[in-house]
Amino acid sequence: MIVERDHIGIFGKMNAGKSSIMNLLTQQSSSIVDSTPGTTTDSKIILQEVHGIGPIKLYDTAGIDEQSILGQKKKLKAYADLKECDLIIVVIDPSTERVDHEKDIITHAKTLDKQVLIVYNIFDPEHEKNIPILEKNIPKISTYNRLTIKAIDSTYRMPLIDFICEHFDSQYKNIELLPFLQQGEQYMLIIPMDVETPKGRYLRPQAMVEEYITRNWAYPLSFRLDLTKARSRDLEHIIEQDRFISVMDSFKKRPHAVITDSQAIDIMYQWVPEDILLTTFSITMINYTSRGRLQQFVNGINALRKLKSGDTVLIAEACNHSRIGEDIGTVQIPNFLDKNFPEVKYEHAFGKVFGDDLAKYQLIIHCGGCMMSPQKQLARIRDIEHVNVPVTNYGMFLSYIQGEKALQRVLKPWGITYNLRD
Ligand SMILES: Nc1nc2c(ncn2[C@@H]2O[C@H](COP(=O)(O)OP(=O)(O)OP(=O)(O)O)[C@@H](O)[C@H]2O)c(=O)[nH]1
Ligand code: SF4
Ligand SMILES: [Mg+2]
Repeated sequence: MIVERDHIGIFGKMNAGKSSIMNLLTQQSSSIVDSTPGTTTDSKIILQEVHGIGPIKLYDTAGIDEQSILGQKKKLKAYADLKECDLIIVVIDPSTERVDHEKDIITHAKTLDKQVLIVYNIFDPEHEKNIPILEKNIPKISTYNRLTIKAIDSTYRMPLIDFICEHFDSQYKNIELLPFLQQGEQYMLIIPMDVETPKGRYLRPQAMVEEYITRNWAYPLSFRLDLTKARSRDLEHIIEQDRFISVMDSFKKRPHAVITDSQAIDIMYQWVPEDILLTTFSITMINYTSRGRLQQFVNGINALRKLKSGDTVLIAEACNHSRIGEDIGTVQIPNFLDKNFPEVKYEHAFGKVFGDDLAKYQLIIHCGGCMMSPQKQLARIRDIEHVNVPVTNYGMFLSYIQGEKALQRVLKPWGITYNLRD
């Protein structure tokens, strides 16, 4: 049986104590520890179940600062292994004077959207006071989680494991796409299609939801909604609503939930009977890719209510899809902000560009991120968490602008209560 393992790599300069940390974690002499710089030549790889972390593949790498041709080869090998790792532990001996190599490792890891944790390995208690000085030379070091240990002291094993568990998002953490799904129940998927909608396939969230429902022995039914008709002021909207109701009524049993494109939440909030759960694809995706951090995105909505003159909002989209009509990021959100918060500025970040200076924003409104890998999505969320800026997403935003009760309703399936204002 293939065991799914997180890959954790230990990186740093020679003699920083990388192999000692490997042995501390594995509780055995997995790697040779010696005071000779460059003791570890090629990466030492250990497969182990570490109690608390789970099954992992641990890489103890060579120091990347050896100044020789062989040293260059060791560095290339270490960086090749870095690509394979989910978590990069950068080990720093605080008595070190220069931090160029440590900065290089962090930059490499960030470019590849890796998770990074910093471990200061203290050889002498006196060295601890060097940490603040050294941190001045590593840009944005304060945005990383850091721990100070003594690698040769086994009492630091559990604090190290706790530190990893607390800050590392395992890609194997079990997250259900629709935790409210019940076997044997029916689910209606609302899919408006327009000229932009690609032919021949569903969008990723739609395909994932349909597959998940089917896999779990429940029954999906897709309903193509004509948004123009549904929103029209004449007879057309009644005809479209009748078509929806007749499908809904054709179920022998009421569907358990309706999952809608967030663009159609204004209609579905009105049309879906109260006894049927209602949520959006966008909320489903953000819960999934953020590994269950939905509450964090609700907190972002609270920040939206509190925006004040001079604040700046970042509207972020993860891809450069073609933008037409009532586009959410370039039309709907700006219109809402212009109308409700005329003194608030907003900026956009599209595609790979994602604000260099996130701390200057009072709120980030992010798209559903359906084209992002979970690693990329999580990397963005971590960047946002580090600067402590509230974040929400398009699905929640579009629900909220229908009224707080609409937001409360789309969150209900997720067991999240949104407190209405008095
Ligand atoms: N006093 C003290 N010595 C340590 C500590 N951690 C490591 N050492 C010693 O520092 C030396 C280097 O430790 P290693 O774990 O081999 O360092 P490394 O980063 O793997 O080094 P290379 O493989 O050469 O890149 C060894 O003699 C260790 O015993 C510590 O926390 N305190
Ligand atoms: S990644 Fe974001 S902007 Fe691109 S299609 Fe998905 S939700 Fe829209
Ligand atoms: Mg070593």
